[in-house]
Amino acid sequence: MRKIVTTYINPDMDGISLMYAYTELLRKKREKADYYFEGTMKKEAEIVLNKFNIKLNTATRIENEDKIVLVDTNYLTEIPKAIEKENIVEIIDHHNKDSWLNDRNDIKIQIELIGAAATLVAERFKNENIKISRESAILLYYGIISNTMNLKIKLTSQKDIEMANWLKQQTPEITDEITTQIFVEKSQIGDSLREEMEVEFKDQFMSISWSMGQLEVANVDEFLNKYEQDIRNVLKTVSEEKNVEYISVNCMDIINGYSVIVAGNEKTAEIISNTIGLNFKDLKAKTNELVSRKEIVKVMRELYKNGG
Ligand SMILES: [Mn+2]
Repeated sequence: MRKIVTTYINPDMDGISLMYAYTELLRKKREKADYYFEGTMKKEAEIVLNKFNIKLNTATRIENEDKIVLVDTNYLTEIPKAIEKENIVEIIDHHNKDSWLNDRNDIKIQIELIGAAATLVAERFKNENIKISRESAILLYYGIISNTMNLKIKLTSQKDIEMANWLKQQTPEITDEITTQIFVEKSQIGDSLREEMEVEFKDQFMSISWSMGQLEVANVDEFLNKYEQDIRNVLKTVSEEKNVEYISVNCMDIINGYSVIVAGNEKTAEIISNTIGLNFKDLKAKTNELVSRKEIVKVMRELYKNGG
């Protein structure tokens, strides 16, 4: 029996790192395992793979008899269509547990609402005393760094910090200089702006029609000088195509430690201003410290919970 470790379509650094490293962990425990993903990985993951010359070797497809391990997600709407939910045997994630899991005691579930799911797999290597490869150490490290904005966002847990430090000790190739280079490279967004913005899906936990995207860049003010109009065009297009009423994007400045929320329309600026207490000017609001989308969405979900 083969296990396939997979994540949401168009995975980011966290998803890619878990897929790769957890497959390695399973194999080192003598299980038959492969990883697989669909769509295009986020630019940042590509940058890290290239910088450290790490090659992925994915399974070509999911077979009917494969058992599935989901990492960095537990949402059935986000995963490859070929997955039969009966075949899911394990989940490692850091997002809120979805209701379909309530009566699935057969699935081994580890969900902890911490900064990065990569932390959970790093912890398994460490606790089970299994030697980690340079590739998995590097990928998991950048999974944590990317999800926690270099350990700066509020959701960062003590465990995220400990595991990032532990991973860094596993290979001398990880340096702060390379991390800065990766952040800067990642900010060079050209034609992939719409993909990078992550505004395609309405929030399934809210009663209002809401989508908030996120961009993580090295210098937000400079970035907005250049791309604000393009960002607004994407917000407008997506809101029309997907029929989203409240649409915005949270632009996080990874180097200087602040965020600018760009609202797609007046009513979005108003609702964020009323709930989070930010002042918008020209449909833009700047925060004093780094605020992540997750933190904002958490507040919004509490106020605009849907029935299910
Ligand atoms: Mn994640």
